[in-house]
Amino acid sequence: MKTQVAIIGAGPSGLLLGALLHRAGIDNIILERQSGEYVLGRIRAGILEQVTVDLLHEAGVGDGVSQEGTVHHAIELVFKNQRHPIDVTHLTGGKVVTAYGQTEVTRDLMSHRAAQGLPTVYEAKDVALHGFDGASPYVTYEKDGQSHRVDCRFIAGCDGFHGVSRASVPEGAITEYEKVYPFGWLGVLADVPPVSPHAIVYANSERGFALCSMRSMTRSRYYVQCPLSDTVDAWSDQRFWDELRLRLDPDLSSRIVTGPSIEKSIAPLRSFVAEPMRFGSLFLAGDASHIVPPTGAKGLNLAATDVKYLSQSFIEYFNDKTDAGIDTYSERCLRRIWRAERFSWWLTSLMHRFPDTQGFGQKIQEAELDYLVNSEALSRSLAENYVGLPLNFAE
Ligand code: FAS
Ligand code: PHB
Repeated sequence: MKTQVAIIGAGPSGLLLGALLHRAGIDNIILERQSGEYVLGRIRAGILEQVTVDLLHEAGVGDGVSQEGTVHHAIELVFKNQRHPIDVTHLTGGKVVTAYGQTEVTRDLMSHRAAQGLPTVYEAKDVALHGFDGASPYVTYEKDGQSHRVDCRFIAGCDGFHGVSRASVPEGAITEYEKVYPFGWLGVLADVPPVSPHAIVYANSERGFALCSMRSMTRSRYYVQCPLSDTVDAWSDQRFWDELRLRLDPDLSSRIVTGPSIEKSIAPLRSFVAEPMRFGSLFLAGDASHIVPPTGAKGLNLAATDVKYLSQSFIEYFNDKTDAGIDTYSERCLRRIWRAERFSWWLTSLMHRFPDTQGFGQKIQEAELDYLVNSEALSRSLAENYVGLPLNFAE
């Protein structure tokens, strides 16, 4: 078959890109390794920046987040058994974030694409990229024992950290920057009312980091920092709830509503950036190109802004006959990506207990937290990064 853009991966990046391109009249196909159910079963992000919410509306799938999302004007930081509100909306002159799960975003995009009858191949095996160093690339894949080929003008690698796209780039053409953190996040999803429905809570306790989030007024998402050697089997629901309570201030701890977990998983934390993000006719977007520790709630939002830049670039190429967008795509994305990498690294360093940091290092962390909650300037810096930098930020 022939199309204008072949998209690898049906996560949020691939689905959002497909929707934005279709609205501009640009043909595209999505090739996804897993089944749709499997993709929806991965529990991930929960907080959307306004830029991301606006993009969902632009893509024609804004109803879900408008009706089911919960707008947040603040976050809360807990340390030394005290809770400190950070009034994000006041500090940013009115900006907000919205609690709405990545699963719901993905489901909205999948349903919209299916309703439009757009080509999406799930369970596409052995996807391989060819000829992207020239202007006539193609992709091959296996489906139900049949071999298929898709000829296209561009390939969009939206296939995440473990995808085939970045792996297809010749080694000398790409530079990778990585930092792996010495702990993971054990996450639990439960159908219980969130303890803090109007502000995500980030706690730094002597026992480690904890986070209180939500998916709706009846579904909560909680995390505790855990050693990388931990396994989910070692964490009964009771052990999780007890540990979560121990990491929060007494008031919040007393108000936690517990219940059976409907999902429980451990995610490693890493910072990662691959540069550049374009290789001839192949463009990387989202986790295929960069990873942030989830502390700053940037992963999904960074993917969305990559897709905004990439869809604009392809639209300018096909509809306005100019290469300006595709030629500056990588540089424009990376400037924003590195600012989000810095923020995510900073908040992760501030809120977690590092196995090899005691004494002076611990005192510095405590001094930074004390300074943060008492300094309007540093609180404003946190707030403006948390709500997300504008698409085209100033110098
Ligand atoms: P994704 O990884 O979501 O999607 C890539 C898709 O490509 C997948 O469906 C995959 O099956 C497919 N694929 C892979 N290889 C392929 C191949 N060879 N052929 C075809 N298809 C292929 N972000 C936050 O903001 N907050 C969080 O709390 C948070 N928690 C996370 C927890 C975990 C365990 C992980 C892994 C990530 C988390 N993230 C979080 C980040 C996450 O939300 C990503 O930023 C987001 O999924 C990025 O979306 P995509 O770029 O579409 O990549
Ligand atoms: C989530 O709801 O999964 C979530 C919220 C905020 C974060 C990270 C994850 O910083």
